[in-house]
Amino acid sequence: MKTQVVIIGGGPSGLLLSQLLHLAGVDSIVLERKSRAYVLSRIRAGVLEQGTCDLVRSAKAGARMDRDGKVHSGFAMAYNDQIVRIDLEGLTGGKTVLIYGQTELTQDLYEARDKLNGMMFHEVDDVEINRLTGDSPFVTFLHNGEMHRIDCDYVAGCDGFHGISRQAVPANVRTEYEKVYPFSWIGVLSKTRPVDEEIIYSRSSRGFALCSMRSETLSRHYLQCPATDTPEEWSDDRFWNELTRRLPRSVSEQLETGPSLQKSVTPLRAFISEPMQYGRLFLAGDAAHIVPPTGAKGLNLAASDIYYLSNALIEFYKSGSNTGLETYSQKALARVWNASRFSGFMTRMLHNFVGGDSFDVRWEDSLLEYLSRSKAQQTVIAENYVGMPY
Ligand code: RFL
Ligand code: PHB
Repeated sequence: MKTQVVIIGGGPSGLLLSQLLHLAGVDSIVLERKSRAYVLSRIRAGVLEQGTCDLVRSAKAGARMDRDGKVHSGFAMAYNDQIVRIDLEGLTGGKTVLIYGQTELTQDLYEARDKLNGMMFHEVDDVEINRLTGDSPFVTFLHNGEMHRIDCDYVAGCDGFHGISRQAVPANVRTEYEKVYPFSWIGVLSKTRPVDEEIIYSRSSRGFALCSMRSETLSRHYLQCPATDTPEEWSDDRFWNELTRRLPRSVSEQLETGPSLQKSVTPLRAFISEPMQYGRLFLAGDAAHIVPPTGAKGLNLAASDIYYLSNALIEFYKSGSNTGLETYSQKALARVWNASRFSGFMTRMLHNFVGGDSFDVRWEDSLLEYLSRSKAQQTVIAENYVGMPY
């Protein structure tokens, strides 16, 4: 087989890239390790920046998102029974975020690819990238027991944190920056009414809690838990009891509980691999970087990478110019580091650090106290939460 761009990974990054390229007349083939049903069963992000929404619209996959997504003009940060509202719209000159599940977005992207007869292989194995530093790379993979080869101009590594693409960048070229937090999040999806119209991030002496939602009848909650915990250790009763204790009373009084539909544990990690390009390989999304979810930035960074990468590839195929491709890594990384800093800051401010001494606890309390009184500090959070411009 032959194509212009082989895209490894059929998550949001890979699907968005193939769709944007297709609309500009650039051919691609997507290789995905799992089945479509499996990809769509992963419950993840829920907060989309306006830049992400605009990109999804330009990929002609935004109709359902615009119909069903909920615009949020603010969110709350709670601590010690105090609640500070971050007025995103007022503090950023009118910017908001959209609540729309990653699963829904991924489904919309699959449907958009189907409509254009986009070429995609699911349940592939043994993907290998070859001859990256020459003019003619090729990718081999196993599908239905048969080996295949695709010759191409470029390879996009969109295969997430555990993918193989990043490993194709030689170790002596790659610098990895990593911070593993000493705790995880246990997340629960339930068919219950959200406790509030807006998202609530809560810091308590028992640890962090987050009340989010997917719709008026679907709630998504998270609790900080020890890194060694498994979902089996968290019965529904235990989860709801602990959540109640970590929220200000005025909020917990409104909490509707019910059976969980899904439960998962996510370790908190910050990771950035530089550079995001090697020869004819370009990394995008979680394949190159992970941020702790406290800033709601992972999917939005995947989208901004794809914005830079799709434009660079389209520019190359239209005009022969390499400029966008040569500056991709630098542009994408500048935005990634900024979001990593913000996500780290939110994580530090809102969690209990195991082994953290009382100096740290007082320092974090003081930060929240300052936040409640300082419009400048609220503006810093708001401008980062809605997303820095591309
Ligand atoms: P994905 O979604 O991991 O997709 C990668 C795809 O590649 C496939 N793959 C392979 N395919 C072929 N060959 C191989 N060798 C392969 N290895 C892997 C995988 O099967 C998969 O389908 O990466 P992508 O596309 O870069 O998207 C990134 C986002 O998924 C991620 O950043 C977000 O989910 C992060 N995130 C959040 N981001 C936000 O912007 N806002 C949020 O509110 C938010 N909340 C979250 C989150 C992530 C969470 N978890 C579970 C990590 C909340 C949580 C709990
Ligand atoms: C979510 O709704 O899943 C969610 C919301 C905000 C975050 C992380 C996850 O910071």
